[in-house]
Amino acid sequence: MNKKIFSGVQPTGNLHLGNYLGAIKNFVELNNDDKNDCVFCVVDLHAITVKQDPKELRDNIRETVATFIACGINPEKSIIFKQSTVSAHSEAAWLLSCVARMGWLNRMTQFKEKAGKDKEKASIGLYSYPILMAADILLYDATHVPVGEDQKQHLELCRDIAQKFNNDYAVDDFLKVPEPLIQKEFSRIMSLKDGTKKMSKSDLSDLSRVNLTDDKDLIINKIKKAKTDPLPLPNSLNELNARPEAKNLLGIYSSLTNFTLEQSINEFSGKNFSEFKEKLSQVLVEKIDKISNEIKKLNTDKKYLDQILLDGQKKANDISSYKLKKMHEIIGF
Ligand code: AQP
Repeated sequence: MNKKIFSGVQPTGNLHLGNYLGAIKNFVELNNDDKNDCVFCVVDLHAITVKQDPKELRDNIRETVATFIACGINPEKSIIFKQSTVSAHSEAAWLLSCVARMGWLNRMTQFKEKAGKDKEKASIGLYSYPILMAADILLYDATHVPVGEDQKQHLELCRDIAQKFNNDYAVDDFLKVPEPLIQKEFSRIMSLKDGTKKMSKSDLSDLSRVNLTDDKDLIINKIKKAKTDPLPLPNSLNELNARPEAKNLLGIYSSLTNFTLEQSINEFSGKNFSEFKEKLSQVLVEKIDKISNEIKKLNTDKKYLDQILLDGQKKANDISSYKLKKMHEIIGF
């Protein structure tokens, strides 16, 4: 079956190893298969759910496109576009927000985490953004959505919204209920400073993540400073559950080398962290240095990046405005 792939990345700067291993690496594999139709969106409307500096946002939008290309996404074989330039997304989000239920949104753990203790001060956009995400996906009849594990709950919400719309308006299968594509292993890369916390762009400490723009020395330094525990590397999988930092670093190593966790454990069991970290830095540098250089090179070619977004906008607009028109008819406008 041909898969229709849709996924988005927020242009909030500092795209990192978690974004790469959890999502973008998967985008590239799906894009390499000629049977798939791929749409990759720079979700700038999502980015402004927290305050953004306009100049930085503009730069980050281009850098996100540069990152897609540097990681191996082929702009000739996919649609890459900027969400804010295709107005069907905001419009469909409104229509779907009249279908989604408050109780469903109240269960979203990411809102609770991001809003923190002061949720009264969080933007309404931060609360309702999973509905916009549902609109993004459903406008393209996406069959599969590659995301990191942190987005699983939002995708379940998207499926619920699609089913409720179809039921409410008795239009069986009009909105396609998408399948999440979440890697079985290493789908949640954790902070280098705390193995129980997700690696995240918004973490104040740059040492908590490997950015895709980091150079060789920076990567080596960050891995050297990554938190570990005093024990040698474990002999078995069981031991790892109580050692989040060791589990995360071995997971990163396994994901980059395409080894299973067991294979990595066998390679390093009983060895000390300094030896393992040297090897980990080596594979990281091999992977990230190339991507980082390519991003920097592409960043200087604004015209090329803008053209990719413009081409994508036209194609995305054709697909989504047709679906939106059908939604209007079904609703009775
Ligand atoms: N740590 C992670 N491990 C695995 N996958 C991850 N993703 C993000 N962090 C990890 C996946 O990357 C894709 C793009 O994410 P995003 O940038 O749109 O938003 P996010 O999930 O909110 O990423 P961050 O880094 O946590 O950003 P901030 O700090 O701005 O909130 C998604 O598929 C996501 O699952």
